[in-house]
Amino acid sequence: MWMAGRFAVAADPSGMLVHSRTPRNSETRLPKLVESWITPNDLFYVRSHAPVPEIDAGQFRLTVEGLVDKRLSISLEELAGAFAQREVVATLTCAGNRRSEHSAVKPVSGVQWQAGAIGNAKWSGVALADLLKKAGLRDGAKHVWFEGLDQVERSDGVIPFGASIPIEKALADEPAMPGTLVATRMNGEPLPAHHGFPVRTVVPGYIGARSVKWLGKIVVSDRPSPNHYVATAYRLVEESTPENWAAASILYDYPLNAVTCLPEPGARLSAGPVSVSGFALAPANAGQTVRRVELSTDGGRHWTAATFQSPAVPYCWRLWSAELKLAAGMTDLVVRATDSAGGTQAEKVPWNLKGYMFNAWHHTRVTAS
Ligand SMILES: Nc1nc2c(c(=O)[nH]1)N[C@H]1C(S)=C(S)[C@@H](COP(=O)(O)O)O[C@H]1N2
Ligand SMILES: [Mo]
Repeated sequence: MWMAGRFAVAADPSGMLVHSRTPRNSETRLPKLVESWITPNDLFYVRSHAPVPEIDAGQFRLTVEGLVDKRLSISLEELAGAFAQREVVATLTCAGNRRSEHSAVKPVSGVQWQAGAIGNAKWSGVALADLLKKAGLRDGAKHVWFEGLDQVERSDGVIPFGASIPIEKALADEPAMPGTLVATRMNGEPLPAHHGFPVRTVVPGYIGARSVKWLGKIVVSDRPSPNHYVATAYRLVEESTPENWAAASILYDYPLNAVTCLPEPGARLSAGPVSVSGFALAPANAGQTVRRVELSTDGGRHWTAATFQSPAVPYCWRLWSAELKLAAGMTDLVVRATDSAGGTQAEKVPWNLKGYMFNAWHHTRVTAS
């Protein structure tokens, strides 16, 4: 674990910014995020569309059905004992992280996330590939659906949260990186209730919405899930029309991003040297890691390279820091990242109706005097 211990942080009783209590939606305060490479469970952001469902662990069964030779109904005991246990460190981030910056351009409804709906954890459990192997895939298997046991109240009825992923991502299984994990543990502890106890998927490299909590059912299909959260959400549209939703592609990979965590927005600083730190994340599913992080104090005319505080680990964020000299009167600290394929964050990104995937240069408004 890599610690960024030299950054002093003001004591904060919860460390979280709570957007709503039931269902719980909370994000980590930025200075807390860069305290450690692994995000502790009690500081990990929570994004839930419905209250935590009541699940009797003794009665619990995870089912695997659809285009399979043999339908499976697996108890927690079998999940822990009958399959190889895997472990993966992966960053999870909400597609709506930084939504408030889209809203600053034109208001977007939904949780007004700042930049703390992200965290990095060690997940353990069973490879989805092993479950699918046991069930046996039938011809035509192209997508794997995940269904939660929660009940989301929508205007058109009560539905479970659902997601799906292409079969290739479900089956990927290199020793160093299981493609998709059916996780039962988070940072060495049983999954906390708010993070999906007893079982969730963890899909490294994908937006958080594909990592379904309180997982009850896995369905193998020839098509993506018809669930609302695949069919009519998590796509980039400017206007909500059936044609637009159908034409927009399903979001899977999260984009390149970088955020300054210290100093915090609104900080009053003395002109002169200042320590700056934050995180960056590269589109890992496309094979990228973070290559470079740069800061500017003059709106992007000149850039200073940051130093990495953690190695380039696939599927994980990278912490960075820099020592900058602030001129008196300076008000805007800008950061941007470049990935290993040479892709760099853009200064601006197009607005979209649901406020997903905001990854323009990150600005921190401060005053230096
Ligand atoms: N069953 C269920 N799974 C879910 C959700 C949900 O509301 N219900 N939210 C999703 C979204 S949008 C995100 S970003 C991640 C957040 O995971 P976390 O709360 O453990 O951080 O869970 C995903 N899985
Ligand atoms: Mo999300």
